Amino acid sequence: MTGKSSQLGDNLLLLTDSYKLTHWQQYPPNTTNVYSYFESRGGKFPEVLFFGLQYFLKRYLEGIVVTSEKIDEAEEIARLHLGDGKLFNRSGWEYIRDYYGGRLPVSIKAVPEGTVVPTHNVLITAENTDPNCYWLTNYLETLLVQTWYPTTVATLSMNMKRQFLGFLNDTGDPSLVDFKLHDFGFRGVSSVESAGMGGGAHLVNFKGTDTVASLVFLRNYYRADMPGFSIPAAEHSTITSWGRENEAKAMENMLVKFPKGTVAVVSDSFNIFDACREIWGGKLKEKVMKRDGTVVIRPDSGDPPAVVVKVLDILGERFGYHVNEKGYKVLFDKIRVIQGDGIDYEMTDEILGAMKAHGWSADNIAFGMGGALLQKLNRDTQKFAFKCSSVVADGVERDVYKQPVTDPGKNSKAGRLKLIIRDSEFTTVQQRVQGDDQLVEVFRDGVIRKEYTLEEVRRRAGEGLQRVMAKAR
Ligand code: AOY
Repeated sequence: MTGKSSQLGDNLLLLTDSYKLTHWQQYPPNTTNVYSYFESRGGKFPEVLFFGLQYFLKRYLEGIVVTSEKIDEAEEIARLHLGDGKLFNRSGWEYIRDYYGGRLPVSIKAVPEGTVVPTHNVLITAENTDPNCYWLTNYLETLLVQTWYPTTVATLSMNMKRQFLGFLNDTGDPSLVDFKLHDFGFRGVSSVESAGMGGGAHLVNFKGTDTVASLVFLRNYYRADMPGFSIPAAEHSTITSWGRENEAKAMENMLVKFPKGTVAVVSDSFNIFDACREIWGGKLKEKVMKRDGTVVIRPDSGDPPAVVVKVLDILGERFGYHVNEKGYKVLFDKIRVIQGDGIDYEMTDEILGAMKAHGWSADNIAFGMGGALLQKLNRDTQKFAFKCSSVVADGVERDVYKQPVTDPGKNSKAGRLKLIIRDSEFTTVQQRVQGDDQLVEVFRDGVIRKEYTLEEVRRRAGEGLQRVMAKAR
């Protein structure tokens, strides 16, 4: 290598697709402005919870991001990668370095983070603020579109919350919802950065997590002191290392080492039903009943709805239960269940449905969700896309759009856009249409113009969920 190389992610010029290195030469003659927007073109859920742009702005875009060293590195990589150093827009980057001190001459507007917006609406717009930098807007697409990920996790997590509120309303206590879905997903994501962003997105809706990176993410980028909570809990190694014949001792040790508060114990190492009947509901029953806190039993194998109902039936028989005002059984208050195996959006509905059918309140259970929360989703889950909708060339503004005959689902919007509220509904219209624009300029010329805290994001998301739930009734 001839030059020195930056750490992954630290050279903004390299956070793009290869073909975009060549796009500066491809716009019409005398193009001075490129205006593009980001939307969900539909998907699994009819609304999305917008979250995560602020991380990308702070981590990758704010401040001095263009330097001679970064230009040299990008030029060298482009030359070796594309086979011709002239394909790289060196003079364009040098212009940003020299005229803007390396700060990006771009304006980015977005709906406030935490807002719940129906699909097919504009969420982000971007445009260059210097006519020489028409090529910069879509150079940033690659990075800006990555907001699909935290937004899709936040959207899924919000919809799980909505599902739980339905069951809790029918069978138990809705005030328990914040701890009903615990993030188990750190090991199942493709990167530490995804754990931070995705885990952070889940914590917009809930307060339980084992993904420690999400705490760092929200502390560093959303000013949260402590956004998520967990409890002491066993894993199979800490139980099975005692030997098959000593499972009860391993479980008793959990009560000794954690004498108060909530503690969770994975209990399927050998036989979940025997463990519930003979250990928790037998040998250790008195200790559990006298303990100052709650023991949470975790099945971790088998058909989740069947196993959970059977575990509840055994625990009910052993520890007793009461029937609540809604007519559903709630276990003796020092014993609960957490199911973290096989959980996704459909499975929690099946489990809670089976519990309800067998007379068990949703109060008895919490869920752990890993891969399906943070990794079993992609850009097409909500069909996110970033498209140019307006340009200025030769001093004339023109609407820009695509309309492929092969798929009307891929049509894009035309013109300079705004997001308005009309008859209490978000609608995307052209800027000349009457109505207050809900989009806020969050970034301009290298400077973050508006910053959100997790507290604010959570409040807005909570209001959004209430709004969509009220609309559906
Ligand atoms: N954590 C609630 C606290 C966390 C976990 C993390 C993968 C917990 C288990 C539990 O009760 O059982 C990553 C699997 C489990």
